[in-house]
Amino acid sequence: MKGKALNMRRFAVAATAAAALVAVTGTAATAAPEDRDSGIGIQSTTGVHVTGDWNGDGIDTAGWYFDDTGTWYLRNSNTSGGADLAFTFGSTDEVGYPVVGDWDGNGIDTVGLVRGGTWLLRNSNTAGSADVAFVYGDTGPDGQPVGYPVAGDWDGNGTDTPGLRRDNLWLLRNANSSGGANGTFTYGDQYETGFEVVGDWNGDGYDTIGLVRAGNWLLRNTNNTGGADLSFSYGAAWPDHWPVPGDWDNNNTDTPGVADAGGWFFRNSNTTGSGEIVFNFA
Ligand SMILES: [Ca+2]
Ligand SMILES: [Ca+2]
Ligand SMILES: [Ca+2]
Ligand SMILES: [Ca+2]
Repeated sequence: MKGKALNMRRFAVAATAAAALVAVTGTAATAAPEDRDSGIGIQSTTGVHVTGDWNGDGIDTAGWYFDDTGTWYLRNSNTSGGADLAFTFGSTDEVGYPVVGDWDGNGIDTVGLVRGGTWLLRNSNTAGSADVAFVYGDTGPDGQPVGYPVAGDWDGNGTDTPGLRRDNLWLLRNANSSGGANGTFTYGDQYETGFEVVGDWNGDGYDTIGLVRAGNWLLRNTNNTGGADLSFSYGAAWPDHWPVPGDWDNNNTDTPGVADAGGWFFRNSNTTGSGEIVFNFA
């Protein structure tokens, strides 16, 4: 970890507005971590963990985002050590919500920020301004996105695009441009307490959704309403462990990972078991 501890703010739609696409209730910027469990919001004191393929070698690796400085620290191997890449994308006390993905389909995951309903995406892991900017979703009264932003390749064309989870309502879009959702469905419970995750759990080329509830991974292989196709336990409950799935062995299947203040614990199968790749990057 670089610099001082920070508070990362994420906000969900008000639980009572589960079916509403627009109406929200603001949440306080001082929301406590346990508020995540009540569906209100979360806060981390250690920066935000991200994973992605920063160098295009097919393996997802670890990264951090710090909103007090808008700085990203990315590592290109899942081994203990320092950052291979460090750059600023964002501003001091950045209000944006970090997202990562392959926005242009060149095989390299890069960074992005979601400020309210505005998505600001960069196509290289370097300091600079957004290469792509568009509106998807709404801006809450606190300036934050309404719901939790996610990104994935929903249509299997090699490009990651935006999604939002609002309580148990998921809204996915297939283009990095302004517009509405291409797919909308429910997954999870009303007043869902799980932590949203996205990945290609079965290696078919499509990213799909999932929830992690207190260390229980509930993954679905299609982006529509239904139950979990995969269910297993891995890691401790948030906030002790932050879920960070990815493809650690380059077999095109995403599997679970968790991280805490400095430790990263990755597993290569979507089954209950211990961490197979363990290292420190802080
Ligand atoms: Ca890319
Ligand atoms: Ca796509
Ligand atoms: Ca899939
Ligand atoms: Ca894999």
